[in-house]
Amino acid sequence: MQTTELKVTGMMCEACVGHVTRALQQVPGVNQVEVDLEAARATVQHETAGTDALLAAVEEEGYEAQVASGS
Ligand SMILES: [Cu+2]
Repeated sequence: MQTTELKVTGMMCEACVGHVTRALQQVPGVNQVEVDLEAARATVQHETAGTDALLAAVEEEGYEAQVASGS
């Protein structure tokens, strides 16, 4: 299990949090997702999911994502 923190740009409200959370949860290999609106962060616990897949899932929802920490 790994934890990856993403910086997510463009979230304005709880609906955005829901979009980002759902998008990340749908990536195969993701176990748990927590999204913090004020901090503009998503904390993802995952096993097989690659970081690229996490970033792509967020970007497909129309937000920008960068890896903040983790591996
Ligand atoms: Cu919103």
